[in-house]
Amino acid sequence: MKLIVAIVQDEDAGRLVSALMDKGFGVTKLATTGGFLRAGNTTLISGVEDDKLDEALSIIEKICKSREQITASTTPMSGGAGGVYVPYPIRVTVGGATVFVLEVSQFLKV
Ligand code: 2BA
Repeated sequence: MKLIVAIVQDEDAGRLVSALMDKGFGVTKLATTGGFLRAGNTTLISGVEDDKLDEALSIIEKICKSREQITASTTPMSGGAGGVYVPYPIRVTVGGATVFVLEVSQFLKV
C-alpha cells in the first residue's frame, strides 16, 4: 500500500476530492499554507493499494491545473547592512500538484 500526499490549489481541491471518491479512493483533506507564498493551499492524503496508484495519480494530474500567481519579492535592492527593501511583484507558476508517494508499512483501523 502507498500513501499519497498531494498539495494542490484550493480551486482544484473540491473537484479532486469528488473525483477520487467517485472512483472509490478514501481521502482526507487538510487546510494548509505554502511556505513561499504564505497563502492557503490544500493537502490531500489518500491510502491506496499498489495496483490503484497509477489511477489515483492520473486523476490528480487530470484535475490539477497550473496557474500563475503574483507575489512580492523582499530581496534587497542594494546590498550591505543598510540594504533597502523595496517589495516588487514577481510571477510564480503554482501547481498543478506537488505529490509525494510514501510506502505504508501498516494500515490499521482499530
Ligand atoms: P508555496 O511554498 O507557497 O510555493 C508556491 C509556488 O511558489 C511554488 O509552486 C513555486 O512555483 C514557487 N516557489 C516556491 N519556493 C520558491 C522559491 N524559493 N523561489 C522561487 N519560487 C518559489 P509549486 O512548486 O507548485 O508548489 C506549490 C506548493 O506545494 C508550495 O506552496 C508548498 O506548499 C508545496 N511544496 C512544494 N514543494 C514542496 C516540498 N519540496 N516539500 C513540501 N511542500 C512543497
